[in-house]
Amino acid sequence: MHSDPALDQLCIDTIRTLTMDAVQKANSGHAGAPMGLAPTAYQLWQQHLLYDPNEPLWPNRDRFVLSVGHASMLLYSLLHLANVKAVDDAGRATQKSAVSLDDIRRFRQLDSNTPGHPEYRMTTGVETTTGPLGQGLGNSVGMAIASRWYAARYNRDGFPLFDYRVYALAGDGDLMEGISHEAASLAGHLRLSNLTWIYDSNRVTIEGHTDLAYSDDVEARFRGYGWHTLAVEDANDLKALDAAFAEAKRMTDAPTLIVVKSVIGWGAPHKQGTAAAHSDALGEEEVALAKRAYGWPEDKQFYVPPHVQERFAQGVGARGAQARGAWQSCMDAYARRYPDLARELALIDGHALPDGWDADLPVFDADAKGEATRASSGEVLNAVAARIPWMLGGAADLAPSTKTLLKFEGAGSFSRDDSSGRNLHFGVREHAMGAVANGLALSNLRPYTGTFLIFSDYMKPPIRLAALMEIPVVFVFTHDSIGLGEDGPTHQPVEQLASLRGVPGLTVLRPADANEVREAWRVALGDARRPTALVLSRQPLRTLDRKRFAAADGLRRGAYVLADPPDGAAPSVLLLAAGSEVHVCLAAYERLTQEGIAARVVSMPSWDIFELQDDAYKDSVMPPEIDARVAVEQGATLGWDRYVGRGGEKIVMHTFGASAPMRDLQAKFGFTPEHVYEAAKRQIARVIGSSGLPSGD
Ligand SMILES: Cc1ncc(C[n+]2csc(CCOP(=O)(O)OP(=O)(O)O)c2C)c(N)n1
Ligand SMILES: [Mg+2]
Repeated sequence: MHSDPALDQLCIDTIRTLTMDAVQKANSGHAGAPMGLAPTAYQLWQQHLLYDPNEPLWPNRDRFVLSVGHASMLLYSLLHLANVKAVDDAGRATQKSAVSLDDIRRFRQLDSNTPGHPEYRMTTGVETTTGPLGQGLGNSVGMAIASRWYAARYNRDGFPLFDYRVYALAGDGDLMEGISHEAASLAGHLRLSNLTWIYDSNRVTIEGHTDLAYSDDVEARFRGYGWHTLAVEDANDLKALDAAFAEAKRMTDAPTLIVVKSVIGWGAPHKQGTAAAHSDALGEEEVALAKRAYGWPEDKQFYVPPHVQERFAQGVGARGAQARGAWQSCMDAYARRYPDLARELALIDGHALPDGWDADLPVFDADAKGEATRASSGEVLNAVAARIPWMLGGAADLAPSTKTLLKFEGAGSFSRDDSSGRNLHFGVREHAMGAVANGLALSNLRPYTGTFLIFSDYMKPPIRLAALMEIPVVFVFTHDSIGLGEDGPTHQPVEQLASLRGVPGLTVLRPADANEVREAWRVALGDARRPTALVLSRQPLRTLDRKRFAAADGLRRGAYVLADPPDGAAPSVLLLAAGSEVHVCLAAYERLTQEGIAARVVSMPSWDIFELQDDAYKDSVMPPEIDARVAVEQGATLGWDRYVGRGGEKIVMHTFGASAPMRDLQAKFGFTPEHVYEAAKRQIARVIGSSGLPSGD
């Protein structure tokens, strides 16, 4: 690209004026950060980012993550000016613009593809949904791990298929957030030199100057993590920015932080450096003043001067096309030489799983002693992961307890020295673990995580974002209730199930025995558009005799009739439960049955999936005419009313738990067969005013 500083400046000012106009028109959004960051982003895209606007999903593209999601107009402007093409549902590039000028005019409007914060799947070119500060940084670490892992597994001599870099743009807020500390610490430990974070150090957040609450020595902090740090004193100094990006690319043993000192609201003289500059439209007058300062035609809105898009085409466009073309030739030759590996890559690209991925799923024999569902999960996970080479994951220092370790030959550990390993060691960093897993899923890998259910609270933001983005992360949570016993109330989840069930698009699965665990993993892996929270017990649970009780694949419909009155009689009471409490209900059922009382036990491993079933199925499992209902779950009461109605009975947790052996806790909090049995009788008496015995008795 020939040197033309004036044209470069024009491009930068186009990003700024598009941003001002969009924010002004929407009367909502943030103009300051995109305006301050415009030169940084421009220089990165034009001179360094390897990205082909005509093939936005090219697997070896560099990733650009806008962690400062409130600066979304920066990204939309770049996507427009670089003329990035939209992809269709199958991921193929079309001739349509990812972001047209009309799209920018509809910034933040209903059904536009330029929502307030960048949203994955909604706008081609948005690599991840950002907005909750710090999440994008966590994602970027996952993407950098993915790049390394792909390289280790697929690159061969003469075939450097994967060497992409990951750039994330962060602000003061991102770096204040705890997740940035976790993620940076992990990235430093792993020496992810393919990762660069650019810190927009404008020293302003919403309440005003960062002096109010932030005096970290950021560079010292990152050096402490083992990062390489660079500073650019003036955010408008393209040469200095260029040198910094070039240096970051030369690093081989550490990620790089580039601190870029900028002034927010650049070009908006009256608000410069103030809290007011942070947000909201600038106002007509300010916009006019700023445009005058740029030498812009003041009467023009959403104006892209001639040659601006052309300049992007000569920069990022030409470089990306060239690199992608070379890559494609390399890939074609690779496919001839390594057809099996190429087939794997095609499956990954298509979000598919290998044929026979579930061929080794274990079938568990009936067993009164049984095993903890976390243990069955470990077996199932190993059986599937051995057949899905791009499944990788790990725990936040709890792999031995959560049974999330891959033990088969060659599984290995991912480390700074060996990027082929599939066991990730997240350290005690749940929040980053969730965001890193999202970054892996956004890179088309099939990740899973592991920790105790109680600590799902420590990683709720990434769980929620996985659901929002519709990406298939499996979040394994063990120690699912007071059933964990002596560790006590700090470790005993109560409200966590209700909270996870409240996340739209998240499948929450709480299987009752080993065979339900198998089916749970089958469901979780079979859907590439839904994340799953897999909720498992610490304590052993009987492996049900599936000849006597219904088959475990009933789990695929969310809830199913596990046991019915033996003589085919219509049930007079429904016992509803998930996980370990299914067994308490079954014990009560045995006693009711012995007494000739017609009871049904419904295993409800997933409310979400059950709610997706048609009414006929739902009514067949929970006939509307049966009002006598008892729900049993060692979790919060919230939500069970939906299934038992106002008059039904809920044997649930109303308080925190306690530290004691499990049996004592179950007795104290009422999770005993006797209690369920009595509740069932009370229900029948309430509804039909009798003992529930068949008429004539
Ligand atoms: C987790 C989280 N907390 C709070 C917010 C609300 N919020 C949006 S922008 C912002 C300030 C961000 O400041 P900074 O990162 O310095 O960005 P700048 O103002 O410089 O653009 C806050 C608190 C958020 N988006 N995410
Ligand atoms: Mg700031």
